[in-house]
Amino acid sequence: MKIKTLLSAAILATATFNSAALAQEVTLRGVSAFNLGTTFSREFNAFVEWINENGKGVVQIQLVGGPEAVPPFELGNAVQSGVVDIANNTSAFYPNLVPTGDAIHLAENTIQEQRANGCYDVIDRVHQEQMNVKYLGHAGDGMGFHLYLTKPITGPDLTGLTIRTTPVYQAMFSALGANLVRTAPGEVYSALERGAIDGYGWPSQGVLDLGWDEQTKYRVDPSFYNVDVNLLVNLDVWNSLTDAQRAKLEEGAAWMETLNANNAEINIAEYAKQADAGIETITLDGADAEKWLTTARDAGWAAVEAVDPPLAQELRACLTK
Ligand code: 173
Repeated sequence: MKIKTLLSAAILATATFNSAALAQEVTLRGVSAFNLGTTFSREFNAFVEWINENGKGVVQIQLVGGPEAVPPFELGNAVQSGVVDIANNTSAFYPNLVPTGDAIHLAENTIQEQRANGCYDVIDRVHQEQMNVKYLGHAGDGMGFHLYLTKPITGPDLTGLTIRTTPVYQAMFSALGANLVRTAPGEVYSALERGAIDGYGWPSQGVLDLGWDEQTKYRVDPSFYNVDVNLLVNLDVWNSLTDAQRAKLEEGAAWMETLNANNAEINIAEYAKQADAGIETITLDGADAEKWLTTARDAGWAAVEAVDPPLAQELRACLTK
């Protein structure tokens, strides 16, 4: 129902788009995979504000909404087909379209380093070829993922636990023995409340956004991987823009990417908020931490290599140190 409404609105928007292009100002319709006002829409929101402030007369973005506008696992298809012009999305939500997208969160370098060493061009090319989108920008660097639990563990063994996952944690948690259930973020709270899951994978930030702290007893440290939340522009729309419009969007994306440097500090504040909310930390150390992180890395890359060995090798060479 909502998709249908959005679709007719998109057809309408295409009409505005064409006449606006003549007027030299174009308005793109943006949707986020994450609730507006929550952590993983933060940089996207800042980007939209930056564009609307600095792109007057050139390019503007109209924020349509979050998961209530387009379900998170359908947003990839929506920006691929042009129902949405620009999406804020994580690769874990569109594995059907870019099956090697998991490599992005295995990165050990920053988007600035990836732009400098050519890795950005590889990731952009894969997105254009496989998904019909321009990989415009990247948020999430400096933020890792954790396992959050309702019952304690004593080591890197998840046997007997049912854990909510996305493709991000799939290879690692299953290698450590967990039973996995894949859900969108919007279903985590009720799954915890019903006792359907014993925990979930999630980044260092955002646990309190949707009240999950009420149902969470433990966070397992250390964190692993590097969060990826990407700006994706429908490729037909991208190609129809003027050079000035594309340059403005690229300038805004580069500005947004400088915000990634704030994550180290925000992580510390988030861990403090989690502790205040009663979430205890289980810290794996020594050989346990080693096993945790080695399994994360090795199982993660093995999954990407199983999909496309040459591309996995190319990505690993420019994403890791
Ligand atoms: O756990 C998730 O839903 C997930 O994969 C993710 C990825 C990036 C940011 C936030 C969540």
